[in-house]
Amino acid sequence: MRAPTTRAGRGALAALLLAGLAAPAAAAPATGATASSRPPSGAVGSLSDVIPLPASVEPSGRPVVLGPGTVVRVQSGSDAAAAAAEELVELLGPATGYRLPVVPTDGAGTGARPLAGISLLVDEEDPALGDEGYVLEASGRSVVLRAGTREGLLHAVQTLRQLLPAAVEADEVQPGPWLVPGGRIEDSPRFAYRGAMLDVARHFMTVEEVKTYVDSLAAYKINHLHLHLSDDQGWRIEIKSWPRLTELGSTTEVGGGPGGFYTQEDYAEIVAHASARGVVVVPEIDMPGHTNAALHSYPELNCDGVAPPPYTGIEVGFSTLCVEEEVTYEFVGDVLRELAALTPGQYLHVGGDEAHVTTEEQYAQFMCRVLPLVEATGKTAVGWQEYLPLAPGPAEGGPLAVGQYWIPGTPEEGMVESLARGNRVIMSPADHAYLDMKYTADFPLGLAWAGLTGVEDSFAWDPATYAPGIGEDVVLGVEAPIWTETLEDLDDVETMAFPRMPGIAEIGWSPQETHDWATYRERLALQGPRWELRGVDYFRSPEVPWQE
Ligand code: NGO
Repeated sequence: MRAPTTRAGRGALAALLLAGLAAPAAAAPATGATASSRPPSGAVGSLSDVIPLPASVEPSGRPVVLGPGTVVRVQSGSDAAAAAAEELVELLGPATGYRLPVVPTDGAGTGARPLAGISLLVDEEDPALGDEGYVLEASGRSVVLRAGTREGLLHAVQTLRQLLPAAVEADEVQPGPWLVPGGRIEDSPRFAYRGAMLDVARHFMTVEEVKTYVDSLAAYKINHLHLHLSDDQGWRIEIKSWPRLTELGSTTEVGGGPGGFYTQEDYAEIVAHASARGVVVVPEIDMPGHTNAALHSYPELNCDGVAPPPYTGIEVGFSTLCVEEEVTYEFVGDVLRELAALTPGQYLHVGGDEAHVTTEEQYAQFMCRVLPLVEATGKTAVGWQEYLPLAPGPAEGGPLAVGQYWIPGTPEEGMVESLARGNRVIMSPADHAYLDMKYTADFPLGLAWAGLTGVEDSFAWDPATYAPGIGEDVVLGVEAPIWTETLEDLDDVETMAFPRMPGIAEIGWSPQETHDWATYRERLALQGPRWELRGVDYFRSPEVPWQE
């Protein structure tokens, strides 16, 4: 649902600024200002009103004013800077009404006397910037964004967006003024992997819905979208060598709705949209369990050669590919090969959870056949935690394997040992990070098997201390899965994701020592008006001090 656009800003000041005149006299409020002392939207915000909280923030000087004459300067010859500039111009366009001119720069104007405008500079030499870090400096008439990579610059653009008044999110022209608080942000992530999973198998989500979700994730510097593309209730990705997967296997979903699937072109469109925003798609084909849709499509994948009927309920753990039959591995090999060819990212997710009708020996036999098939595609395997004990790991001459921790409680010994062999883990403990869990007992959407997860619950944990035997050095990052047994469309998904998803993003990005619910909830409250203007559904949880 799209909420009515709110009018923000000060007409008189805006007129002055649009005429290219002086900067306003107000200095940026100091870091740590409380929500109640903050100026209304349209006025200048605080340099630390950003989620995820940047690693280092130094407010100073006056705000920088953006106007129709603001020039976007792009490091000449840099595709990375050009791509980030395109994103910036697109994000700022609708609300400001500006068509900011993009011009090349050799970066010479930066340093002590920066050129007026917004400069996007690539500095591959500065090791402090890393793969995703950036520096943002706002002073005088200039905003300088500097990073070593396209990803870093895209993150800088998202930070700049959050520093502008909430009205910048509107889809029609707002009066402004468009003020960026003065100072310097130096920022880089705590973990390389910050993910969100969307289950498009239990309820299908359209390409447009997925793209919209990606936009919301990128705003919080989430850099991986894990798509759960197959399950008992539906197969959602076209595989040309096994066409019945989608001809038959895609036409159902939980509750008996029509289902759906992505053609390979659709999938490529999602991948490209995500990539332009710094988000890598991680496709998952769940196996050997959670495969009723595939078993329904191809009788030969069943040990008894009989295809089961389609399934539209929400039980788990009852289906399995036939581990003993060679055709199973031809099938898996073909699927992984086609998927790898469509996926520029490093990871292929092979599921592996809840194989309850497969014996331990069969499960081990299956995974020991499947992991080399992943390796043959040149990709890195990711799977739910159950498979990790079976992955040899770099210390034993094997490839890196990544496990996704989800079962609350002490991890099994085999998993900890696997991590000691050089494998890595993504933390998604269901009692904090599963955003399909209900907020409260009477919440109309979601499940409750891992408990109720309020906004603070989803925020109050540390991936490096959550599970005994799993420390910071083996954690690749965090991911917030959203399973869609009870969620029929993107509006439902957004209601579960917001306001909890930004907290998972902050856990993945910001230094642990800054982690603080009392100040976080006030920053979170500032996101509400942004979601309203963008038409993003969210739950107005009483835990968050939303402003009227
Ligand atoms: C479990 C299960 C999924 C469910 C989900 C619901 C994993 C990895 N397997 O998580 O099939 O949809 O819980 O919360």
